[in-house]
Order: sequence, then C-alpha cells, then structure tokens
Amino acid sequence: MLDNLSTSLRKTLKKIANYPHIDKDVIREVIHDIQRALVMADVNVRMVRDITRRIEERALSERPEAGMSSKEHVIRIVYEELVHILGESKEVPLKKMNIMMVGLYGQGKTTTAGKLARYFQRKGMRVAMIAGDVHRPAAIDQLRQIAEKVNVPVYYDYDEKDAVKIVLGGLEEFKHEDIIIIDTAGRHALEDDLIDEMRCIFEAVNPDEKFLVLDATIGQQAGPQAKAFNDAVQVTGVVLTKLDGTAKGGGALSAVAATHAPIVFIGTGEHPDDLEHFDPPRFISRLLGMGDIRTLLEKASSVMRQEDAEDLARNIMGGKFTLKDMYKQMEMLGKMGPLSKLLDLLPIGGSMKNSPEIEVQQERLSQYRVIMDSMTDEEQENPRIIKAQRIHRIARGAGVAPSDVRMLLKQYENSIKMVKGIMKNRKKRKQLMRQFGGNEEFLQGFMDSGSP
Ligand SMILES: Nc1nc2c(ncn2[C@@H]2O[C@H](COP(=O)(O)OP(=O)(O)OP(=O)(O)O)[C@@H](O)[C@H]2O)c(=O)[nH]1
Ligand SMILES: [Mg+2]
Repeated sequence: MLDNLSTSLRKTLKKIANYPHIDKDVIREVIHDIQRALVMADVNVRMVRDITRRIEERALSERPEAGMSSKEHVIRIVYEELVHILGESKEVPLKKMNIMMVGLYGQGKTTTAGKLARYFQRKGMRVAMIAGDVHRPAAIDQLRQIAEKVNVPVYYDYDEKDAVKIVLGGLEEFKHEDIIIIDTAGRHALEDDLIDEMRCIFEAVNPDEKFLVLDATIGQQAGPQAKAFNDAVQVTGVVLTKLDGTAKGGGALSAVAATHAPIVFIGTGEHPDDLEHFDPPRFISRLLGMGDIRTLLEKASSVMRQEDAEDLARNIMGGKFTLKDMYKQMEMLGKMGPLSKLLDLLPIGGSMKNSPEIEVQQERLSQYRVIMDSMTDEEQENPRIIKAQRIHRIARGAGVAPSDVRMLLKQYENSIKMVKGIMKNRKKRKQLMRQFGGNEEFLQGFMDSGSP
C-alpha cells in the first residue's frame, strides 16, 4: 500500500540522517524531495505547497527540544506535518448499533460490509447483515456469499423491491444482535433518486453510523465526492477502499481528510481481513518506517511515557496485570531499545533489561497484536480463561498456528511471574516508589495494595 510514496519518503529521511549537519540547503533539498514524493502520490499541489512551507518554516525557526539533535528534530517535524494533513482519527465504539453503507457503484460497499462484519466479530460482537440493495438480485447473492464466508446471518427478500421495507424487516429480525450492517444499492453518480432512497432509509431507521465507501483509485477526486455525499446526507465516516491497488492513495486520503469527513477504515484488499481502522499517527509511522521514527519520537515525549508507565504500575499494583498491559509494556520496551537507560522508568523494565528474551522484535509484537485482535475484551483482560477450544478459535481468527497463541499466553505467564518476583523484593519495591515520587496518592495506593 502506497509503496512508492513510502519508499521515497524513507529515502528522504535517510538522507537527512546521513548529512553531517543540517543547514538551509539541506532543508531545501529535503523539501523538494517531499514535494516530489507527495505530488507523485497524487496529493493536491496546493496542499503539497502548504505542508512543505510549514515544514520549512518550522525546520528553520524552531529549536530542537532538549536531548534531540537538529536532524532528529527535522524528521520529527516531517512526521508531525504528515500526520496533520490526515486529520484526527475517529474511534469506533463497541456498542449496539446499526451501520449503513452508502456510495456509488462498485466502490466496495458490499465487500466492506463483510470486512466490517469480521472486524466487529473479532471484537466479540454479534453481527448480522441486511441485503438492502434491492435493484439487482445478484447483489443479494453476493452479500449472502460474503456473509457465509464470515459466518454471519443475512436478512434478504428477492421479491421485495422496497428498500425501506427490507431494512425494517431485517432490523426486527436481528433486534437481539449487537451490530447490524446494512448494504445498499449504488448509482452511477450522486443523483436525486439515490439521495431520495438514502434519505428514506435514514428517516425510517435512523442508522447510528452512515459509512460512505469510496474507491481510492480515483485519487484526489475522492475529496469532492466525499464532500458531495456529506452535504447531501451527512455521513458519519468514510471507508477508503482499494488502497492496495493504487499509486494515488495519498491523494485520496489527503483530499478526503481535508473535507473533515473522518476516515474511519481503509480497505487494502479483497479478502474479509483486508480492513484496518485508520489512525493517522500509526499510519504515517508505518509509511516512514516505524522502528527508527518511533524511537526518536519517544525521546521527545518522555512525559507521556511517564504517564503510561504510571498507568501500568497502577494496574500491576492493583493485582490486575492484563494481556493488554503486557503488550503495552513490550511495545514501550521496543520503542526505547533494549539498551536505553530509560528502561528504568518501567516497573519491570529494570529487571528485564538484562534478560535475553526481552529483545522485543517488531515482528513478534505485530503478531501478538493480530492474535490479541482476535480475542474478546474479556479474554484480553483475563487470559487465564483461554482454554484449548478458545486457543483454536483465536488462532483461526488471527490466521496463525495454535502454538503461536500458546506462545503469547506463555509470555504472559512469565511476565506475571516476573512482576510477582519484583513485588516480593523489598528493595525493588522501594525503587519503584521512588520512581513515582511526588505523587502522594499513588504512593499510598501502592502501600495499601500489596503484591498481585
Ligand atoms: N483490491 C481491492 N479490491 C476491492 C477492495 N474493496 C472492494 N474491492 C473489489 O471491488 C469490486 C467492487 O466491490 P463491491 O463490494 O461489489 O462494490 P459495491 O460498492 O458493493 O458495488 P455495487 O453494489 O455494484 O454498487 C469487487 O471486485 C471487490 O472485490 C479493496 O480494498 N481492495
Ligand atoms: Mg454492492
């Protein structure tokens, strides 16, 4: 996805790193590289000029924060400005709701309905779908096939030509399910009869989410389309599809973000698993080559890390060390690098530092992420309820071997042991208290809670 853009931006960042020092000329050259890369990815020329002007201004005027070199500072500015053009990320709450898909012909509505079904299922929600595309019988067949693949029920009626009736029938049938996804018919253009049909359904069912599905291969044209739909029916989110098959993804993403219609998901293939929640900082980090960037960004935000560490410590002391905590902790270790003295900040960091198994590998972390995504919240909070049958289900959902799931669970058990060891050791407990000094309430809580 966005491979060309990614390659050229990474090259540029490497270039910065390789210069002996940063001056005006270097900055100018970097700006040119970025401009070229963004224009090639179909980002709007005016937008490119704006962002590169901001990067240049900041790079020339802002002083690096303490502990950061001027090179690192410039890289950080590039990262921040790229994140900035993609806008805010929108959370998708896990609650009972219905979601209506809208969009023109062939944009990926029906496929995305199936992907969303799988996404929410993995989060432990009960999902059902309604075949609201009454214009073509083949549309019903297609949705039924997809539904079978992801194993969710579908409500359909080949004889009913009134979309509102179908949707109401489906909502009644599935009223005990958590998430109901409504597929609808597309049109060639945003014309009156499509708007009328959408409005009729909206009025009858008042969907919680109205997701506009947009094909990213049209590049920056996605912007005006998002705006037109938003003006006509106020969508609550945009799903950009087919980002896997286009060099114009940068144009589509930035143009839609500029309309302030939030991009909620991106589609990266035809398979039900090819959907991800859209999170600009994460997205840009990956585009720029995560590992290196992350470490350096972390340098500048030690305050946040302290807070994270405190949260974690609080959980541990409350006897509640979940899989999520373990993951967060490994992620933090990964960010800082095994040799960093900052490791001491983490409650178990100090003791992990010399342990060879704590070489946190990025690949292993991402595999853990996928496995954890296939678990329910309850399983992540309390991994000990995961027995053989669940292990198989989780492995299937994550597309890994059951032994991979077991490895994650084993790592969790090891971490618990380590935590317990620290809590029993008076000297280490004291160290820990000192680290969180200044926070009376926290210290008191620590004294009271004892070991997990
Ligand atoms: N490569 C790729 N193909 C996709 C993606 N999303 C959808 N497609 C393909 O795009 C084509 C159209 O997708 P549909 O889901 O049928 O689109 P639709 O909006 O429901 O189309 P109509 O119902 O005809 O309006 C199918 O061949 C999908 O497999 C994606 O993220 N990546
Ligand atoms: Mg369809």
